[in-house]
Amino acid sequence: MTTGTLITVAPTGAESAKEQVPALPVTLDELLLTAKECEALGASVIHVHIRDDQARPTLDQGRLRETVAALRESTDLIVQLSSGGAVTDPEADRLAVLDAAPDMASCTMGTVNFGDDVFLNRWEFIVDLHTRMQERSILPEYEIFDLGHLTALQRLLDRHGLPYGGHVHVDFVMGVPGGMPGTTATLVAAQQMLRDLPAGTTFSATGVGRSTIAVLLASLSTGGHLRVGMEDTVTYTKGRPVESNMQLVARAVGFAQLAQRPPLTTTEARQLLFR
Ligand code: KMH
Ligand code: ZN
Repeated sequence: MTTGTLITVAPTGAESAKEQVPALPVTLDELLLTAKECEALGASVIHVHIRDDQARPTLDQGRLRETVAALRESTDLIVQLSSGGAVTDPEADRLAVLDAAPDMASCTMGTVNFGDDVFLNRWEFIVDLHTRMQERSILPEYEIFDLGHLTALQRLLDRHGLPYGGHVHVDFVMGVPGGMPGTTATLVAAQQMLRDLPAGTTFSATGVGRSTIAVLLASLSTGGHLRVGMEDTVTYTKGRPVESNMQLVARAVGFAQLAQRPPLTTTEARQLLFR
């Protein structure tokens, strides 16, 4: 059954430098302003990476807690913290992200080449993340960078049970150099593999870089949801830098409306994910 569209904004990420991308929200004030404006446009989930005073990626526990509290106070967005962090972050710090008690946290389902780097996600680490989220009533967003990650997810659920609340939601992160390509054919293949996962599993999709539009259209036309933001896309059209996260959310909302799948409200998004 086709529903409205869950729109997640991923405003910052850990990869782009503020000097190269001045519009990137890196302070708490910048993040809150972005969050409020994206919520007003139609976003219902925010995928959060934070930065330190030098705008470098950090998993500082105090800042994470402050960020979760501030987002809850200023918005009704579902707050999803990244447990992926930066490729250099140690596993202990990534697990400790859960101590900040977000509504959701990402849980990447396997190791993937990540440009010239490696985004390491060992099986035992994934199991730790999954089971700690079960214990703490945090809903995972299973991040799928390659098709085999779906097989790993099936194995995880078979061996360790459903996530908190019982609803399985995945995000296909497509077009990372080293992961699956951001094409319609790949998204259809990924979506078909969801048949092996529990009934009612939902997915969103993210096309990194140039694959943004292809993935967005493919996801809308196959009943999927959307993640957009400057974590994934810093070029709006060829040669034109993204001006703000709002510009990307507005574009996603426009496409969703054209597809007659308007953005879910935050209340509807909670019903979808936490039912
Ligand atoms: N920054 C990437 C290495 C996540 O947020 O969980 C990992 C990432 C995935 O962004
Ligand atoms: Zn992320």
